Amino acid sequence: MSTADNRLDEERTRTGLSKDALNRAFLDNLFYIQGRSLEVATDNNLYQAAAYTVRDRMLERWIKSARIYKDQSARTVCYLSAEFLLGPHLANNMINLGITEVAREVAEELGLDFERIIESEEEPGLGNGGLGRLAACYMDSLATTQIPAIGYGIRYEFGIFDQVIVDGWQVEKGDTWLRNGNPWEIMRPKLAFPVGFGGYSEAYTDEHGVPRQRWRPNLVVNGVAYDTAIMGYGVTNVNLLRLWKSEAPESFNFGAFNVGDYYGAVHAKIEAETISKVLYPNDEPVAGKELRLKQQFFFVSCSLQDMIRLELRHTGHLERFHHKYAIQLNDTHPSLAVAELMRLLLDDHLMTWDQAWEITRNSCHFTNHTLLPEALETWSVELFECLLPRHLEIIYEINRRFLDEVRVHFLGDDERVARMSLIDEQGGRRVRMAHLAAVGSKAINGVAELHTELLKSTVMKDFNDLWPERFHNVTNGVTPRRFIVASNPELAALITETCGNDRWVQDLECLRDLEPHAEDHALQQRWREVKTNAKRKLSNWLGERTGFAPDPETLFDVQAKRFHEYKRQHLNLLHIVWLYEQIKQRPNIDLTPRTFIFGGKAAPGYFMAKLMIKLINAVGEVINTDPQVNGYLRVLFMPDFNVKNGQRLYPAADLSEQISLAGKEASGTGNMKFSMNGALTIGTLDGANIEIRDEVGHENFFLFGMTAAEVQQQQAAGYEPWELYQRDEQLRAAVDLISSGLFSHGDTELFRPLTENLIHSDPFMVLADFNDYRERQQEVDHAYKDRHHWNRMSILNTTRMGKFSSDRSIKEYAERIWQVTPMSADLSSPF
Ligand code: B1H
Repeated sequence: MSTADNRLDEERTRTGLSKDALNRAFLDNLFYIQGRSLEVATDNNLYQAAAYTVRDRMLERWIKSARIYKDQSARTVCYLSAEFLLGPHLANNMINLGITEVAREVAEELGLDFERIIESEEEPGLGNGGLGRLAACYMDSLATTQIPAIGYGIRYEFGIFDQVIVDGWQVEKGDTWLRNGNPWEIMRPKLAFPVGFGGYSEAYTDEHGVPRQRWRPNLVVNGVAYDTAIMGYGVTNVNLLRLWKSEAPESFNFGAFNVGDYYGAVHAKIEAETISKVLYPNDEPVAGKELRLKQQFFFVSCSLQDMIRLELRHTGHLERFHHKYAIQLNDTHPSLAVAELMRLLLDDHLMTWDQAWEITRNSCHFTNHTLLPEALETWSVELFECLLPRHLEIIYEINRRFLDEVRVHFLGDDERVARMSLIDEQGGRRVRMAHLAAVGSKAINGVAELHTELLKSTVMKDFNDLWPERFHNVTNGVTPRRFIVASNPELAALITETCGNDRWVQDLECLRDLEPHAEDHALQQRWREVKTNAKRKLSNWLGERTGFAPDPETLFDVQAKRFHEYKRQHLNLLHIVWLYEQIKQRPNIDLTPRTFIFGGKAAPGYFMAKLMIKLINAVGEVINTDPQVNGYLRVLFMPDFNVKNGQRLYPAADLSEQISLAGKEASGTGNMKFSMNGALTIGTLDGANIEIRDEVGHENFFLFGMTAAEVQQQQAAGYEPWELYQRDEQLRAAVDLISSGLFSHGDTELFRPLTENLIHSDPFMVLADFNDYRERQQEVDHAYKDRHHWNRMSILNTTRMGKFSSDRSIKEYAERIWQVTPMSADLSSPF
């Protein structure tokens, strides 16, 4: 071999995927980046070395993908989201690169514990719940389906808080996920954009005598790009996630320093950095928080400026901006994009209104994720005027033109005009962000069939009357790479073995190939073993964390999601309390032993949600220590439910609780993750539950509760929970047991806010659905006793979940909404 060949070979092994190449790279990264040898390396050192080794292998594919996309002038999807709940990267990236097994061998040969290295990763929790996790699943699927895409968001220094349980109560701990450094991100110090706030809008005449408007902000901060590569599965496409961190511009403090205001300069710097400091932990908008509006504008402005920069660099003009980019607005949080894109095109790039509007309206698309009235974002005109005066002007002008259109379309319907206006004139004047997003978007979509229908018939009815063609449904999905392959490797192996191939990982509909085997007792047996192993693993983990390891032979009944009254964790609890009473009354009752497991965070300011967590723990304390019942019942709270802990939970569940009041849960995505892992669902006809039930078969789903229509009727007729409470002895007994102080060491006040609320107002109709829920739970109890039948249902739940892969959702967005086509980033083309 010539020396040149040798060098080439070395080049190749630098990022090669062979065992040798990985081994060498790992040790190099440990030594040259961490300054450690194997003997003295900490868990974190080993994890970081592994992460750099994997990242290096993604970089080549990343640069290549970017070049191919650029050369082909591909239309790029820009997914704008205030949240990306990514979860740990390492295991997932190894799966997508296809190197998990070699990497495991490398670790084992070095005498290292592979799982432990993976466990050492601290997850980036840059989101609250479903909405943020959906954005992360979509990033995975965009890369896997080979669609050029950039995710744009905020690099929060503190993500969602860590939850610890103290004396049964939730206590929040700051999330310091960057403490040990983040090996996945690449900071781009030169890639920074100024973002203005405040000041005023001024009129001037340009050199051609054209009257124009410009914004003179009184505060400018910088947004600096931090890039993370997102690897597709089974392809060489790598997409970009670009998150913005706020900083004071460099020039910033000098001026103040020179006039001696050192304190003022440092203070201003801190203020600039505050913008990307912390994620709002609410899972619903926090009305009126100025910082939140700043965060939204900050990341939207940086992202649009970045898109414009790329397009100008590529073509030198912006006339085809909308052909180049499909912007997806993940709820209203980035809806300022409509006004900011208009401003950039009008004021900075001197376009006419019509030209700018044509581009804006054909670039943006809007996803709605909730119908809850309190979650519909509005901002006071006053705050807008103060923070974004020029944008308010633009919004007024958009509104003026829009309302003219409404008036022409619906002659004489003034009420409709007032309802549709971008400005709510009732009470204090407020900007309606959903209306801004809708007016400025080419397409508007809901996230499950029922949700989209309700969106069209209620919250956005007027808009649907005006522009029915803009409305679409795209039912949510989740990525099977993370939620089956990474979290449940044993199940993945069994599926692959039974199918004879692993095509299902890329095309989840292939799971149907398993169906002929659902009756096969040998498969059922192994299926059950896989489930029991997952339960054992979870049990061990819970044992270490909470001091109690549940029996894996009991039925694991799991409700894991954010705490919210509409999700009705208290319905589940009421049933548990009722069961407890039954056992107390009839000690020889024939019940399937169950372990009830709860997980989820409550917004720090949401009193009722926090009280529900306390009640779960309080009920657990009594039940778990009562020998008369704890052979039948156990109640556990898994602390700090996040992506990582979710991955422990989904494989181990026998029963998945999806019990929201019909019409309230837009889609749900946990429901999909459980079902894919072979859990059966007890659920209402809400969100994607409806579609899950239709797919898995009605006989393989435990349905209960009112329909959304029945809910509406009952509420219109005047719902009286008090009457139900009076009439239904079983129900009353359960509620009364909670009020009695039994679970609160005799304190009859502690849970009163919860019980009183149920009896007298019950906005989410827990009492109305209680009986039906109880009955269906009895069916669950019986069904679990017939193991063959249960195993068969469990298998069918998994095999019929093909529809709920996020790959399917992304393909629907690509075809129906974005009009983009896949583009292979084949590495064999010249580099
Ligand atoms: C969903 C939110 C949400 N809907 C505001 N809305 C937030 C709204 O911090 N904020 O201001 C945060 C989150 N999240 C969820 O989206 C729905 O409740 C789920 O049903 C749905 O599955 C998920 C993804 O579409």
